[in-house]
Amino acid sequence: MFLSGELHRQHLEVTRRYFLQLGVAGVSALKVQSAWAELDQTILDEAAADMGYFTPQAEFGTVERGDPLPYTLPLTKRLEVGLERKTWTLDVVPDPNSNPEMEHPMSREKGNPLTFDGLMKLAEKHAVRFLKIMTCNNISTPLGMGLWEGVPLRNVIWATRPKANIRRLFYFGHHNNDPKQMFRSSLPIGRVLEDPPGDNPVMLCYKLNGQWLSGKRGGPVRMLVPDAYGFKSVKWLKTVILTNDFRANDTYADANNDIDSWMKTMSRFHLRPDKAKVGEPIPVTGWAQVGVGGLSKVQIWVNPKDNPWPEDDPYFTKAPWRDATILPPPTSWGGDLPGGRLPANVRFFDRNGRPERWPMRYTLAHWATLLKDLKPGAYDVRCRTIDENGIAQPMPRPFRKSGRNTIQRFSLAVEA
Ligand SMILES: Nc1nc2c(c(=O)[nH]1)N[C@H]1C(S)=C(S)[C@@H](COP(=O)(O)O)O[C@H]1N2
Ligand SMILES: [Mo]
Repeated sequence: MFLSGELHRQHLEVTRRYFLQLGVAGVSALKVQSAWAELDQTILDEAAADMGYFTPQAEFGTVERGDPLPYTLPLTKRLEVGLERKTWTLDVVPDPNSNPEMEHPMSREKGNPLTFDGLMKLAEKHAVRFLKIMTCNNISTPLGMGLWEGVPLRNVIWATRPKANIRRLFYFGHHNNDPKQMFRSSLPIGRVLEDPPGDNPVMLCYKLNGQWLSGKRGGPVRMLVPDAYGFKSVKWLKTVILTNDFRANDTYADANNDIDSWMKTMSRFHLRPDKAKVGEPIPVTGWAQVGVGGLSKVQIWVNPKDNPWPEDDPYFTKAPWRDATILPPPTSWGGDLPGGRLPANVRFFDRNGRPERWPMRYTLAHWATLLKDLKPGAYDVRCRTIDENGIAQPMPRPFRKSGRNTIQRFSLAVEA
């Protein structure tokens, strides 16, 4: 299963206190209304205090290939092929099929590959930690939300003293020496050497939520590409090739995927009751994946089933959408972090552990709302995001092979 049960459980925790504060549990509608009106910082802070935001490593959804899967090899074999920290190595070499110039390639063949110790040496100076949601362009729900740690890839690239004729990086992981099992991805050299302001570096990642990256999550070391869908973040990384080829060679190009797609902003429901009693406020919650466009709003629309929608408005842009509440950043972060606390030096967090802005791009934002005053009947409930450019989901990029972002719907019956 791709869908993470843990993501659901955490989300329940996140929103439970929020609704308790609003008096949903058995209190009169009037009181709920006044509580709603008095919705203030205290309530938001308390909601945040309950938030289990990160997904524990073992609870992530997984997309993987390999026969056998590299991390299921016996320990002796893992040691032999370099899939344990003790023996892990990375080749960073020129592409024999083009003319890249680098003075100091690193490879097993030459006896000077990057070792895990070497990586840790670089980490002493250059390690970075940042938040990123892992999401597959072909799956409608994110795989997990993590705090990832690693060394920016460019620090290793510069150590190989590249000189000229380098336009792209190809990279892949352990594949049982079987070309058919190779999972390849690639990046333009520019994205590796420089980050747009406010964005994070492409990195060689060795920790998730403060713990060593497990074999299942791609350890000892995986690539982590902050702004991209999951297929760019190659697991069991063993080889990086500098090339003068300007073309991508990604395995994911084969299945009609848009391999240059940066992450989209979209919303998904979590709590979606199929039935409710008339007069009771109805809690609805969900989360938003915050893509390149950022997130300014999450909105909800409750449409009576017998109210057909014009075909020339497939994205319901003319519907009476209403804003939901985007919840503030958590104060307890979950994800098996000791004490639920963030470590120091997380990118875009201040010295007191507060984020410089929220919601943050390429992460998750939780939201919640109450539906009120619905007459008995059958309804379709939909949610959507509005990005920081003011554009409503699924625009500006509705094509499914660039990342799933259809407007989600559920059926609600309000009973007399
Ligand atoms: N070596 C390797 N890396 C891989 C894959 C793979 O099959 N093999 N799958 C990719 C895809 S398509 C996705 S969506 C992400 C998923 O990461 P996760 O399994 O850690 O959630 O891993 C990527 N990295
Ligand atoms: Mo994927």
